[in-house]
Amino acid sequence: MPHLIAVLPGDGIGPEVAAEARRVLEATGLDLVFEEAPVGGAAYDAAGHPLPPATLDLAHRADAILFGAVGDARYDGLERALRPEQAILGLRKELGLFANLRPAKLFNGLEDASALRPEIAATIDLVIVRELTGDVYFGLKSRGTSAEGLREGRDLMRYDEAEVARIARVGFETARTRGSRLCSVDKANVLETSQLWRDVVIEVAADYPDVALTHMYVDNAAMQLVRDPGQFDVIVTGNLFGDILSDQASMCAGSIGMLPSAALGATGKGLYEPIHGSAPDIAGQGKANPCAAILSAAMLLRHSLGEAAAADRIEAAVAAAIAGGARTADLGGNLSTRGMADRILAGL
Ligand code: GGG
Repeated sequence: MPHLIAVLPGDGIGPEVAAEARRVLEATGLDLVFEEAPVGGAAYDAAGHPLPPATLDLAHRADAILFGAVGDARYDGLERALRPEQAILGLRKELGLFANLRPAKLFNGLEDASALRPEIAATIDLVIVRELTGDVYFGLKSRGTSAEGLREGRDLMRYDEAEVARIARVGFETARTRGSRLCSVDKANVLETSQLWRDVVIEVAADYPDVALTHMYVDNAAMQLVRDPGQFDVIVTGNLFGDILSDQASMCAGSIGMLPSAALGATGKGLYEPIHGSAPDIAGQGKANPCAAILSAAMLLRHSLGEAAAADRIEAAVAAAIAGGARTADLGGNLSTRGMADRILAGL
């Protein structure tokens, strides 16, 4: 039986990078079938909703989802439920994809592209485990009026102990596959949710005596990421903190165009996407870096299809292309999206 891959290209540069990731998956020679559906702003334009029933149905039927990017300022005036970003939040919630793995490492040769000094940049090799279906992203939201008569916006930050425990376990398990060091990032000196987070992470740690657990406030973690990223092996953190820290980590690793991600749940199904957004300013120009999407496709093979050898081959081909000097504009070069993917395919 072939594996069904749902391809949801989305908006902006999403279709360009998703097409190259699909091309790389096709080149593996594995028994895969692809079905494509609109999502985000493209789906709103086509069907009046960022996550139409047919797209959600495909996501449910598929073995894995290859996602591009969503978002465009053109939709800013829409009510929140109809904005492109609601598609990715909806997919994560509907499919129970609560754990987001975001590996950040510096590929050999990208020292000069990093925002850090080369000798510091060279030390970055970490995974951020971001909780994905809770926090302010999914807490109660409202608008109102303050006691002083001023307009007020509210996003409830909330976690329950089960949500924290299950993402903590993913953090510990991920650490076990690497250097057995887990840093839990919170803001426990200020936030009630973070105090609960820290309590629960410490309780779960009892099952992982082999993993060295540390705790860090998020503001300190942001500083340490640029001061000494080599100190981190695996970071486990909440939805909002993980979103911000992984964008920061990407610039330490050379470009946001280099960081893939996997959104995983209790089953083998996962959603795989570059951490970057839709970058409308360069959409349709063939300038986008496809590496993050291609590395996401490698994660898809490893985590949803159990094809670790093929995933290794793709990652090695990306590393070889980069080491050989292949560069898109974000990395200081002039290769097109297609040209970069061609260099990677040549090494497969
Ligand atoms: N490929 C990533 C993407 O499309 N990001 C847009 C976005 O709205 N992300 C929200 C999030 O990651 O929580």
